[in-house]
Amino acid sequence: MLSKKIEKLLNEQVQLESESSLYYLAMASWAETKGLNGVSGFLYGQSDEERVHMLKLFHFINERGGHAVVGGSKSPRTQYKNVKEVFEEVLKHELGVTSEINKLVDACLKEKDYTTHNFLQWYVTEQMEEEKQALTILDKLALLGDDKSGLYLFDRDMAAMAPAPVNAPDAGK
Ligand code: OFO
Repeated sequence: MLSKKIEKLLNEQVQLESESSLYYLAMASWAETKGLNGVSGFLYGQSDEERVHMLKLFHFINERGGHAVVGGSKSPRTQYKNVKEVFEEVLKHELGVTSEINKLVDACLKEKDYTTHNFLQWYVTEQMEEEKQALTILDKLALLGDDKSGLYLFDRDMAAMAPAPVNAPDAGK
């Protein structure tokens, strides 16, 4: 059974995952309008994944006797200077999410809620992988510099890195 405090914190995380999904969706749209189909496919996939992260929390909260809720979100940014700026924002965003997950993990320990603490380990690992991925992409972009033909190859590589589409009916369980 969740304490009111942990339920509230988990619902704040629901909100953050929901905002992450919209944030990636807006970036994907920007990339698509620039003809960067590999980058946009990757970002659309990330957006789907963030929605799955939100749903995992939803099911957990409700199964543990709480009530999962999601509020309205502020509109994400729609314009970027270039791809590098997109992925700098991705890294900054993911570092912020990691810090919120860490606070949540800490609160669970203080409340002696070891079940939620255990559940959150999946998010700890996921954040580590997402940070690593954003850093790898930024390294590739740094190698490219202003090379336009390199950007074409980068975009093609990004298509290969796109997460598998999320369309299973029980996605997020
Ligand atoms: Fe939800 O994984 Fe990052 O934000």
